[in-house]
Formats: sequence, structure tokens, C-alpha cells
Amino acid sequence: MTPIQECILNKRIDKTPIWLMRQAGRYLPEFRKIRRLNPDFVNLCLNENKSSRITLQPLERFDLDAAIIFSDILMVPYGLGQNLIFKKKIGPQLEDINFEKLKRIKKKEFLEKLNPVYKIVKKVKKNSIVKNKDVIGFVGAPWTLLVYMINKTSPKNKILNNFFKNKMLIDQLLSILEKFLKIHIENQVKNGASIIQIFDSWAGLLKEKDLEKYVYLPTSNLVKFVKSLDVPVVCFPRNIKNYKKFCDEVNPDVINIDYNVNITNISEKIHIPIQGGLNPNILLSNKDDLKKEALKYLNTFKNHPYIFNLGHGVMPKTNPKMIDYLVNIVKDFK
Ligand code: 1CP
Repeated sequence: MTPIQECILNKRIDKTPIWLMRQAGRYLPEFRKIRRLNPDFVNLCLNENKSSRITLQPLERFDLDAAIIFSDILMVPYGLGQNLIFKKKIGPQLEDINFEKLKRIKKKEFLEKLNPVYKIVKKVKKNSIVKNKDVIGFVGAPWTLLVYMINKTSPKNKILNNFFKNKMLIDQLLSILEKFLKIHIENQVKNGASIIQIFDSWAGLLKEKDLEKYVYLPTSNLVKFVKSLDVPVVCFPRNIKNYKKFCDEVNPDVINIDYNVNITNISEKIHIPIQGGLNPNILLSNKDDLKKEALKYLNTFKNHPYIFNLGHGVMPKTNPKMIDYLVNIVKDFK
């Protein structure tokens, strides 16, 4: 069994496994080199050879316990026919939803568009470097995808003030997303993904009263589905106020916390394996501060099944040497 599966399924606590969100990406010169030659990000995500190579780049450098497939949560809207581009400094820009077209999209068409993603999973899985490691597949949660599909850009830049105006559209989109996210998950698992992570990056935008409809209900449907495939599921409802309530309502196998979560006594409230938390900005400081912060997480969770990770993705300005230093701290911790 892999170190991460040992932690999740056997609640093993003597060795803390580690992987990092956005472990493949801009902070790696070998990624930037490929990226420079591939200005169209969606095409890059559909390029079997390049994306599988990018997925493995961080594992060639660091002693990580998992590879996460190089892709994007917005490949699902793309598969549903909503085209998009990624602009430097601005991020994703989606075209208007053509709802009539989207409603008619068939499973076969969706799978044809996203088939390269599944081939990437298969290719990564076959590589000997992931032997005794996990291959992590992922999806965006329905709420976070709804945000991008309706808002058409990152809500960090702006959130439309009439976002909730068309209730019927929202309800229908949620149900279409549920159907196709299950298809996307199933095909990643079939091709070798051994864990699924559900990213709900914009869960923190919602008011408490709206969580049931937009987060708990749709996410727990996906969680049940992943469990039916016999693969562990990690949820990351970023910036949600009450992680314990989320765990009680949604029942994931693992919960990923963000860096604003106060971890003192968290083990008394949350009884499932925990992942993440470290502020990625610490990786931009110095080794001493990094060590102090990393040890805080390691010591707090020394009696709780814990997968070391960050509270959000690795920042582009991170020095790869700091990642190496962090991985070694975690591996040497006893
Ligand atoms: O310009 C570039 O070079 C592309 C930057 C980039 C990268 C490296 C984007 C654009 N996506 C990715 C890869 C990616 N995205 C992965 C690959 C695997 C890995 O982690 O190494 C994963 C898991 C994602 C997931 C993702 N995409 C999320 C959820 C996690 C999170 O960051 O909250 C979200 C919200 C996205 C949308 C997206 N794609 C890219 C950007 C810059 C964004 C975020 C935009 C925003 O802030 O709204």
C-alpha cells in the first residue's frame, strides 16, 4: 500500500506523507521552458506527452508521495463546449455560456474532447517513478465551476452582482455539472487515478445559509460517487468557516484545510485524516521560518493521520530549493 493510502485507510501516523498543490507549475524552470513554447494553456493540457512529462517533473526533483495530474478544473467547462483562454496576470477567461448547446451535449462528445486527459493519467500511472506512490486525479466542485462558468472570469477580479438572478439556469447547470463531473471522475479512476481531490476554491464566497444547496448537497453526491469506485476522496472547501460541519455533512475520506484554519485542538473536532494547511507564502521567506512553521504542523498532527500539504498552491516565485528543504523536513520528522 502507498504511504498516503496507509495514512487514509490504516490511519497510520508514524510517517507523514507529502505532496503539494500546484507542485507542477511556474516555480519550476523546466515547466516554464515548456510553457513558453505552448502559449495555449488548454492545448497544453490536452497534449499527452507534454502534460504527462510536466506531471512527473516535481517527482524527478523531490521525494514526493504523489503525482497530481497536470490539467485544470476548467477542462470540464471546456468539455461541455464553453471555450476559454488563460491570460497572463488575469487568469481564465471563459466565453458566454451557450445554454441551449450545453444542455444537449452528449457523454460521447464530452469524452472525445477530454480523452487526452485520461490518456495522460494512463501514461503517468505506467511510469516507474510513481511506483508505490499515488496518482491524484481531480475535479472542481460544482459550486466553484458554476462560479467560473457564470462569472466567466476569476471572482477574485470581480463577481457579477446579478450572479444568482437566473435560478433556473443555476439549477440546471448544477445538475448537468453533477452528471459530467461523475463521468470525468470515473474516467480518471478507470485510467489509474488512485485518489480524487475535489477543489471547492470559492466555497468561502457563500453565506452560511447557501452552503447546503451549493456546497454540501452537490459535493456529497460526488463524494458518494467516488467512494462507490473504491477510491479515497479528498475535499478542499477553501476558506469555508466551519470545516467540522463540512465534514459532518459531506463525509469525505480526507479534509484539506486552508492556511487560515486554527489548528490548535482541531483533532478533537475533526476525526478523519487531515491534509494541508501550511501557508504557501512561508516558502517565499527563509529556511528557519519555513522549518518552524512546518514543525508546527508536524507536531500538532503527530497523533492524527496527516498528509503534509499546503493551504493553497505553490506560488510561482517559490525557489525550488525551498520545496526540497520542506520535503526533507517532513521526511526526517520522527
Ligand atoms: O499560466 C500558467 O502557466 C498556468 C497556470 C496554471 C497551472 C499551472 C493554471 C491556470 N492551472 C494550472 C494547473 C492546475 N490547476 C493544476 C495542476 C496540478 C498541480 O496542482 O500541480 C490543478 C490541480 C489546478 C486546479 C485549479 N485550477 C483550481 C483549484 C485549486 C486552486 O488553485 O484553488 C482552480 C481554482 C483553477 C483555475 C485556474 N487555472 C489557472 C489559474 C491561474 C486558475 C486560478 C484563477 C483564479 O484565481 O481564479
